[in-house]
Amino acid sequence: MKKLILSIALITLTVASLSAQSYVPTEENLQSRREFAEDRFGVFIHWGIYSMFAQGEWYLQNAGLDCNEYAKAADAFYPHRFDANEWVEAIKASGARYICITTRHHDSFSMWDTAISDYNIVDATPFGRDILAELAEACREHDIALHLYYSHADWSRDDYPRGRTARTVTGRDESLIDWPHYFNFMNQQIEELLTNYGPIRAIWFDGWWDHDEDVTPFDWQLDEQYALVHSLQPSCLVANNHHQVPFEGEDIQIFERDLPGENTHGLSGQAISRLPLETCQTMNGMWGYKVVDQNYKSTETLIRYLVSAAGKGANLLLNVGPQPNGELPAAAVERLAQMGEWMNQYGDTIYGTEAGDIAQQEWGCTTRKGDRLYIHIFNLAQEALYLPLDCRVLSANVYGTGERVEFQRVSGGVLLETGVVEGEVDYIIELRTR
Ligand code: FHN
Repeated sequence: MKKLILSIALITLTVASLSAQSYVPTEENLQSRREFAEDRFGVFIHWGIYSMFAQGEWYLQNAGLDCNEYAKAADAFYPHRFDANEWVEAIKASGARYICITTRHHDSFSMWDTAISDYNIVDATPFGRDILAELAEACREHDIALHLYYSHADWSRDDYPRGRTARTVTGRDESLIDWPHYFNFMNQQIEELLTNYGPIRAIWFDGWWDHDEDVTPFDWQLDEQYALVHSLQPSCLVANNHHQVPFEGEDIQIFERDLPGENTHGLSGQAISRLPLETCQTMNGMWGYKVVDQNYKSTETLIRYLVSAAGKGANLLLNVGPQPNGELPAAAVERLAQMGEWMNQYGDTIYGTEAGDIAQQEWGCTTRKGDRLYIHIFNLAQEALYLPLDCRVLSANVYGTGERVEFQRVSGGVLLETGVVEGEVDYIIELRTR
């Protein structure tokens, strides 16, 4: 107990003194941003005891349950088919270069051996294994970067100040709401995550929006928390899925279910910053495992989404919701494998690229790497493609076969004699430019 009080006091002190300074990213952090941006493709994992209900990760709130009744699922959580190596191999085979896993989602259940709460995978389940430790080790072995999702919002703890979600969730004692206590709890958990699991390339916060309708703006004390993250691991990228333009202290900008600049889901459309960008997207309809949700996007759609993200200078963080038995759904593994086959052949036009010279068009998009401009054509009804370009085109070849593509320099750009393009996932033409 004495140790715990001392540790709380120490974190409070460290956090308070760090917050006074304004954020200047370290060289390690800038390097980490560059590596992140080069990777272009990561896999998101939403996994927790909610997978047992097979209704998605919002089940506790959507069904308006008693959180103590919901918590009983932990005592039956035994994902005997969980194999961190199998996960990482399947993910690596897709061409993805990093994994972001939910360490603690809004339901409050921690997926690692945390000393700060018993409501965790080691203490509260018969499984008793620290899946995060196993995953971190597998990631190290397979050279995959590890990112950790961490929820700010909490639907089970007494001390969390109630936000706009989980209003119908029962079983919490309102008299025990205590923000300083909850803030400390989070910071102690963050300290564990960034101390006990090796290098963590990013911490991915979510839930800020739970207080976005408060009459008096809610102070999440983010600057203090971000300073804590950066003091524990300076290279760790701070991300926050608040659906706003980035706040001070953040290292990347996130978009949800939409490419930067688009807003079909109502969560994006915010201005695009100069930070490295990432769009997260579901492979089917839900993040956490949902038994009725077999509406998986086709591999072609997923590849084109990845290419389009790269065309906007963004990474794709593609979600998979593991089953309660610990396996990744077969439909997801199949798509990952097919994406990997494509990335093996065409990955050079995606990894390490920046947004191309021409913004997204109906026919496709462009990516650039040095003097190479890649024209990604998804569909083209006409025989030729006019590209408005400031640079000079020296040569044009079909990527992969090397076949020459005839082109003419015309006013303001070039006219590529592509021929009609149909029935291709992505027909790529490589331009050498100056
Ligand atoms: O509420 C969460 C949701 O469950 C999921 O984790 C997504 C992933 O971006 N983020 C929140 C909604 O914005």
